[in-house]
Amino acid sequence: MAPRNLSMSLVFLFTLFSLVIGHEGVGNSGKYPIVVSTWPFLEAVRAAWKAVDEGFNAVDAVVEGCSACEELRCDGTVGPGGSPDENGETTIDALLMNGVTMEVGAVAAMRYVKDGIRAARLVMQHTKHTMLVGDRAAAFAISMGLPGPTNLSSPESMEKWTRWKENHCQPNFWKNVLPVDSCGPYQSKDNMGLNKGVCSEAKAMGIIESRTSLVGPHNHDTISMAVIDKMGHVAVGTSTNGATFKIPGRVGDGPIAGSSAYADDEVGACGATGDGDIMMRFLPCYQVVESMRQGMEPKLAAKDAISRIARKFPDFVGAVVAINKNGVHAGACHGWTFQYSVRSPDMDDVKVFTVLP
Ligand code: SD4
Repeated sequence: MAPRNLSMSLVFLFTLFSLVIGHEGVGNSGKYPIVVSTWPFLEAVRAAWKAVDEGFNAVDAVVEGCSACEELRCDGTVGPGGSPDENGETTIDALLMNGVTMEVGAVAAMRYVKDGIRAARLVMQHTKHTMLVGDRAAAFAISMGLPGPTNLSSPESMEKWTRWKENHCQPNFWKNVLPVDSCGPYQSKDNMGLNKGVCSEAKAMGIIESRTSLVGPHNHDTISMAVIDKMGHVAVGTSTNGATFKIPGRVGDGPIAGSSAYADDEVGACGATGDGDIMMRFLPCYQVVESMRQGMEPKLAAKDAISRIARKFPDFVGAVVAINKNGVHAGACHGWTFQYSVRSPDMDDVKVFTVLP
């Protein structure tokens, strides 16, 4: 073969080889699309799968999935009608993140509007902000076409709240206040000179408070969902009505990017669930994605993020689920048994994975 023909053949073969590798590289190798969600929220995962399988992008598929959970009021902790605060009111935290553009839209402690994830998408798509809160988040969402104002309480949430009042408002999220065993109004112990020097040793050791009575498998189930679409693009979303009997105004980890969820197209994604007051101090999902960027496998990255929290708060309850760009997923948890759900092209239906602490 003449040298010119030989080099042309080599160029041709090289180009062909690159195309095959490139095809794998964008992930259309049977691994995508894929949907991963905290907990066995089967209908939510099916809704997201249907969307992404029909060609929706990852962001819109996440919205379809989380919306399904809000409508179904998954476990009473997503959407309206759950987790009453001290006044008996339900409020909603939600987040949406686009791993291509790193845009985020979030609503926090949103009142009167039940569609948390759709409100988060409106913030992302129609404002240059990242998060809107409270009454103003509701006014914005309604002005942009979402239904409301709506009373977000349900007979179940009101009954739960009534029983809590009857139980002298126990347990609650206050600390260092009086009275300790009945409803407020509360007063700072410090102001009354009753708290001087207390707990200094425990605080120095990093063991600050015990929270086990406030968080458990039945009052803390958030949906946090990651989707990789057919193009290999990544998005995440979270929706929750937060912590039961929270102090009004409380915002959890749900709307905090890097805490309840995080996505970066170059790396993968993470979703979290659990005691958001603690978890948001550690940005566990940011940690997971950054660890995967450094080369950690999802399992190790998830375990590492959880153990960073557990070292400081041995009583904390929570979990993360991680997925990398190759579609490899894993979970890690502390203080409870965690389950997450997956739907990928090699499955006939959603599969639930169980992770032990
Ligand atoms: C919160 N992280 O508001 C949420 C609740 C939750 O599983 O995840 N429950 O603290």
